[in-house]
Amino acid sequence: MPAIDPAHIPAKLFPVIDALCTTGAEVSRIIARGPLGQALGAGVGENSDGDQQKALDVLADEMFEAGLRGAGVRFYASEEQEEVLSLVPGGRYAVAADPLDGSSNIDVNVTIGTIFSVFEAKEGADESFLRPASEQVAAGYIAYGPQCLLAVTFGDGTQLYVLDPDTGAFALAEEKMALPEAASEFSINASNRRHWTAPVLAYVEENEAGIEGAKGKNMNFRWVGSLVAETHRILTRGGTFLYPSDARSGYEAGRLRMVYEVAPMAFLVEQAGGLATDGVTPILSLSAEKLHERRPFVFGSRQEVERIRKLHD
Ligand code: AFP
Repeated sequence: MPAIDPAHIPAKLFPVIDALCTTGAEVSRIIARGPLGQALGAGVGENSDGDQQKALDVLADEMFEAGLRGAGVRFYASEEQEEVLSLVPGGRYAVAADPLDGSSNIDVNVTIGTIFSVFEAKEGADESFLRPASEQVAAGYIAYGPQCLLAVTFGDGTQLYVLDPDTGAFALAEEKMALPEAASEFSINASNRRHWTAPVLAYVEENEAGIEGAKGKNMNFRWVGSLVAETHRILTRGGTFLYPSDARSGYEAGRLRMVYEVAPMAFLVEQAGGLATDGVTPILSLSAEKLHERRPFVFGSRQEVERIRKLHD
């Protein structure tokens, strides 16, 4: 029994997507049990970049690694693993993942997710991931929220699937998501205001001035602290997301990771008609030099991302 309706998925990629969905459905069940199961939000150590690891971060990483190994994936890169793992010699694909994004929300029942990016594997492990983001052959996220959702792209639009609790499989809900051109909401962690660059501050202040200011319309504000939740809201009803570089030590390139957070989300967003940049340059034209490198990230409704780029000129 496939974990997802295969009708709109390229046959060569189906085993990988099916494995991600099988594992995702299992992770969803574990999350849904919450405190009835093991302490998912308990701190268990630090990852490669010194970020605090939660029990569910480590468990999800182990589950996705096993699932992708079973699907014949050659290389697996993860936020929770210092180095790229070699899974199946000669396998066709290389998969990078943030197995559990939004960990700070695990214990408070807020939407969290898994983000993944797929490349055709090269001979070497690192070179399979340190390459232009435009070479991705698939990218997506699984959102663990009121619904368990999969948004995925293969380069021909962004598809939306919902995990049907009655069948245990992901069913197609929308064949081509359309990210609205105009926005009425923006997302940024406002507690960092004193650390922002001038263009970012200017953009936020334009939004705060609302109808009395240059923008001529009021904007609402959202910050969930979970990239998957923010991305799904913006894909669905438009908006802007900013995690820019700021003056805090260690945040010179923002907080989000190029290989397994920024690049896959950029592919999804642009395939739905939105834009994704580092504030100025399109993300898909950029390549990662290091597996865990960070990248300033701005994405969402075309009009807004272009406004932010203009403010950087
Ligand atoms: P965690 O997985 O460590 O909670 O980080 C989540 C995240 O990478 C992304 O999902 C959020 O948009 C962002 O960090 C929130 O960052 P702040 O906590 O600095 O607002």
